This record gives sequence, structure tokens and C-alpha cells, in this order.
Amino acid sequence: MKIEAIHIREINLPLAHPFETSFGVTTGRRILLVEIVSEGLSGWGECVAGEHPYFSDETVDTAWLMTESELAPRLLAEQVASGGDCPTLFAQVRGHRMAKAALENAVWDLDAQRQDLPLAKLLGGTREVINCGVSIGIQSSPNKLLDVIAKEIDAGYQRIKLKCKPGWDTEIFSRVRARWPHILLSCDANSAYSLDDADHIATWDEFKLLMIEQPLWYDDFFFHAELQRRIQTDICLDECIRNRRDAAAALELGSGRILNIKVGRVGGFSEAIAIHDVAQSLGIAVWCGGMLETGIGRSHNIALSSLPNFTLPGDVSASKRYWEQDIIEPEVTVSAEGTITVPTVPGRGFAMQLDRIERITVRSQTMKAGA
Ligand code: OSB
Ligand code: MG
Repeated sequence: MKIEAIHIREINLPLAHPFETSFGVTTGRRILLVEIVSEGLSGWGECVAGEHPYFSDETVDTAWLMTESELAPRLLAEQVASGGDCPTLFAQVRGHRMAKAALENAVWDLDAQRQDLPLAKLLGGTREVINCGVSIGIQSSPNKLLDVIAKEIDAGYQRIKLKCKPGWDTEIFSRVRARWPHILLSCDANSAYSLDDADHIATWDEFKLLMIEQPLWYDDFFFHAELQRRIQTDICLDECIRNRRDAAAALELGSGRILNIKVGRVGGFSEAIAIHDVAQSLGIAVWCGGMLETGIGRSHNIALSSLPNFTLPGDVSASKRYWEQDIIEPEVTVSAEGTITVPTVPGRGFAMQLDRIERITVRSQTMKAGA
């Protein structure tokens, strides 16, 4: 495909509700969006890097710099036939997977439109609906948390994930289980514990959690294997899985028994699909994680979640949980059964609200082929 221009922009969007994890509170997002223009069509991508390097080492500013100075120029200088060509094109650049993913996913988004295919189909998706859970941040009090959970269960969500950290864990799980003995319940520590906490974490087995997500260091899967041997509850890996080789190594080591796949964390759809396939071949369930995305990243997560081995409810939920008003049309909505319908129209299946995007843009740049 002949790529004529790449527009990059940063938008600022306040969250409808602050989101607190073991690594901090997010009240609004600075988000890098990329738009790839070719033959009258535009493919869009969203970079999930945060404002600070707390979840991963990338930030919106490092992603901007890498996109502008290294990645976009490669895409403009070479011919790509599909999104699947991007990893090779970007391979010389080490790391910066979230920046790479935004561009690669925009190429897939564009290719789906060119081929008149739903993005989900182009990725190999087979599901008509995806199953949705919610990730609930640390709250100001346990009672506030119970109110939030009640609301999400009423809305139909199939799985509740609680952000946790030392001091917001055992007591909280106990209160939630006392009220809802049978819901699918999990927790996500975002690396807030060490192996010294193994006996403490083992006491959570009584709460029959579906999984414990990334309890130990963000870059470790060796010590997670030791922890997994000492507890009954399944460990789910998020931060530490960067690619298909990490997935294969971690599953072989026994570091966890479930994988959270985030398309930004692993560098784009190609690698996300490869990890999905590795897990499937080993009989390991995966689910799609979220990074507080706008409708662009959210629509891409919906398409990815339609692949066959996404058997557990993911963190992909309704736009209104994040934004007063999303930047796509229609917004993402969730049914009373806690599902999202996978679009069957060509492309990502949601239109861009271009005027609104323009209004919330704080910086932008255009790069052209041959310039
Ligand atoms: O660890 O899954 C995580 C949000 C930001 C950074 C990391 C994580 C999260 C979430 C929220 O859990 C998922 C979502 O609702 O988008
Ligand atoms: Mg996580």
C-alpha cells in the first residue's frame, strides 16, 4: 500500500472517574494518536503509553519521539503490504513496543478498510460477541468499593477484577467474598509484592480467586514460577510478557497459568496473535487487557478479543466507564449479559469524531512520503 502521510497528535482527555492502582492515580490521559493516510482512506492507531513510566518504561513523550524520529520515517520510506510487515520494518529499533503498536495497528485498521473486511475477520477472529469484565481501581474506602462492584454486577459484567496492594488486599477480598460468594473475582497487584510475601499471598487461596495478576516484579517470570508452586490460585502474567518467546518461556517455567494479552504491551497485533497462538497450543487461556483506551484502542481490543482462545472475560468494557464522551461514534456499549457485539462492517466498525478530536488536540505533526 502506498502510504502518503502519517499524522501524529496528542489529545488530552479527563477520565470520568480517577483510576488508582498500586503504582498511582490517573485522573486524565495524555494520549498519542496516529493516523495513516493512503489512497483516500485513514487508518487509526492509539498508543497506550501513559504519561509517566510507571506501568512500563514507555511514556507518551518517548513514544512521540520514537514515532517521529524512527518509526514513521521507516513506514513512509518502505512499501508495506499489510500490518504483518511492520514488525520486520521496525525490528532495528529495540523496545518501544507501545509506539510500534500504534503504527502497526493503524496499518491493520487501514488494510481492513481497503479489503472491505471487518478488522476482527482480518485478524482471524471467530466470535460474534466478546465477554466483558471490569477492572476496578483502589477506592477511598471498602464501602465505596462494594458500591462500585454492585453497580458493575448490575450492569451485567461477567468478572470483577480488583486492583490491590499491601494494605488493600486480604480484608478487601474477604468483604467482597462475604457479599458475593460466587462471582468470578480476580485481583491485579501490578507488581506490588515480593517473594517475601509468598505466605501472605497463599492465604488468598481461600477466596477462590480466578487469578492473581502480576503479583511480583514487572520484568520477572522466574520468581513468579516459585510463587506459583507455593499457591493454589492461578497466576496471570501481564507486565512481564513482551513477546511470544516470553510467553513460551514463562509457560514452560510454570510462572503462571493464564495470560493477559495487551496489544500495546507486546508491540502490535502481529505479536499479540502470535502469543494467542502459543498459549492456545499449550492449552492456556488468554484474555484481552485494557489500558484506559479511547474508542480507537478499545475498538482494536474488541477485534483482537474475537480470536478463538480469548476464552476468559477481558478488561474491555463500555466507553462510559472511562469518558464523559468518547472520540468514536457510536460509543462502545455493553449488553445486560456483559457482552460487546463484534462489528461486522468493514474496518474497525466505529467512526471517528473528527471535530471533537481536533478540539482536544494539544500538539500535532504531519510527516509525508518523499519529504
Ligand atoms: O494492569 O491491567 C493493568 C490500567 C492501566 C494500566 C495497567 C492496567 C490497567 C487496568 C485497567 O487494569 C484496564 C482497563 O479498564 O482499561
Ligand atoms: Mg494488569
